[in-house]
Amino acid sequence: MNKRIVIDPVTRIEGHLRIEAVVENGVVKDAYSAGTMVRGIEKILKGRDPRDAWAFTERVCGVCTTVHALASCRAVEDALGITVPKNAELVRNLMFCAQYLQDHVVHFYHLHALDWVDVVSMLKADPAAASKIAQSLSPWPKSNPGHFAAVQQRLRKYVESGQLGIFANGYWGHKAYKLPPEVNLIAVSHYLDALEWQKDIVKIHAIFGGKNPHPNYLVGGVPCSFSTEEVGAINTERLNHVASLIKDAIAFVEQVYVPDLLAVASFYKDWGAIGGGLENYLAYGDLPTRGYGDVSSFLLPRGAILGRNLNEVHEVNGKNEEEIREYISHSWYRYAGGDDKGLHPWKGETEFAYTGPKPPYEQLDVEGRYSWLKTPRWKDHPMEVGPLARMLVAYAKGNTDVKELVGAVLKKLDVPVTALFSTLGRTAARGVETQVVAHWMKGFFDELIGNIRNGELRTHTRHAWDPATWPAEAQGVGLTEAPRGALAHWIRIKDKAIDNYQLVVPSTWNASPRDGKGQRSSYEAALIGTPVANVDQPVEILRTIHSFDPCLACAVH
Ligand code: NFC
Repeated sequence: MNKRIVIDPVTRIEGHLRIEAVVENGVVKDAYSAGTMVRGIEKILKGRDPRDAWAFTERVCGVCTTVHALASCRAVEDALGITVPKNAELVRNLMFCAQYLQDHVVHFYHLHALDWVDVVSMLKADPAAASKIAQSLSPWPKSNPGHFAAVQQRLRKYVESGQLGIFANGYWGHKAYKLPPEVNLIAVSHYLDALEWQKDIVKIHAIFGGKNPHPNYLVGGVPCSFSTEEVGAINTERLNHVASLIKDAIAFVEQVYVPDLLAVASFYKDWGAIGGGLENYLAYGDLPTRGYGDVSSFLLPRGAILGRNLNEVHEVNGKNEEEIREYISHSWYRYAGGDDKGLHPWKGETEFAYTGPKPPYEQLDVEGRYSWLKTPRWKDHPMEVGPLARMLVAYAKGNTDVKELVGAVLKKLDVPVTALFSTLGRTAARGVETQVVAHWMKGFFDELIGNIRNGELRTHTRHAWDPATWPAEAQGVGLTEAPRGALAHWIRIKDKAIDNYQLVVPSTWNASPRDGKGQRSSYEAALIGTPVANVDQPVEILRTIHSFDPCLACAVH
């Protein structure tokens, strides 16, 4: 039997995602992914001062806060020929790493884990047995029977009152859940611990950027200062606080997140062969160690992989107009020169043209236009972006930290390398990346402290800050890696104001509708072949979609 099911909105994500999936004999045969809201930040930016763009674009999203500001500052700096001092690069890297740690941990526990963890089943767990399992996984100090019994008791009250609060609306009891009650109890307990921890790690944003979400940025550097001659300079006490937050973060990632990830994954190894989807991966890379202009110095390398061929990594250049283009064949936009063309973002257009059905409606018109996302392509290939793409590019480029950890995870789970190209692989790659980044972060911090000790205090440059020195026209691109994948902003400046501004965002790459040739993007491709045991409770679809960590607020902007 053939049935098109609708999941709208997909919850536990940021923004408005609708998935329509054609399920035949218990398997997804076709799928459509749609973004159902639009704001038009690109239009709002026109005519404004380029130095303010970061503050507007950063508000695209409260989840991946900071990354749009970084991409924006880099785009303006590229256009105006500004390079930032070493300490600014280090502070930006620290902000970046703090963002990754918080975002990936929150994704695992609060946005994805409940696709695999049955909250209600944990009521049947034996807290002493759960404690024994937890202690065998890691030395995390809270893993005692009393702690697990207290968590269980707390949850029992919710369940018995019929008010599950943050755990409401799950498909509890669904036969696709495979974890024993004790592992469910450990995971739910760490869900609550992670909620507490994640609010600490982002204090790093508040220390260097004044607040979180939406810390302050600055074209030409970072707005914080270490010089005691400047008001509000960051002092030793604040820096010691950062050091202790990094230490705690490494402990949380290594003693809680990664052990839980591996423990849960070991019960779902069949998902190492489901949800692979596209065979192409794109990463812009980031974490420069010798300046943003020196791509070879990035700890997260740049490159593209086609056809899962890890023996070849293709060069990527955001300025080449033949490489990155956005199409609108199935999107609610119009291009002045014809809707069948792809536009490089420097020439990008954002003109709304809603032609969809009037709400309420049953199904999207998938033959026509069905989404507020445009469809980005790299050399006309659909590309997956995100932690899996980054780890594959790093692996293929021989990054030893990444190779070692990926190898250890595959060995521990006893799965082949091909299991990386899957829903499980995507979720595991995020864990590997978090662990690697946590240690890199410590290295950036130590380097910053060394610079300060040596009297190197500069955090920004005034170079080209005066608009009188700007050329009449300029254009630039700022590339980065948001937690969800390759992110870039393109700017054109004319007469000292923004003439055109375009964002191409990770979730745009992954969640976009088909292109004019009928090629699916990541979500639509990854769902093909997904088993669905019960069309009224499609938890399996959520597993694959959540493994990308969707953010539709970003994707549409
Ligand atoms: Ni919102 Fe962002 C989206 C990220 O894809 N990462 O570019 C940024 O959100 O979470």
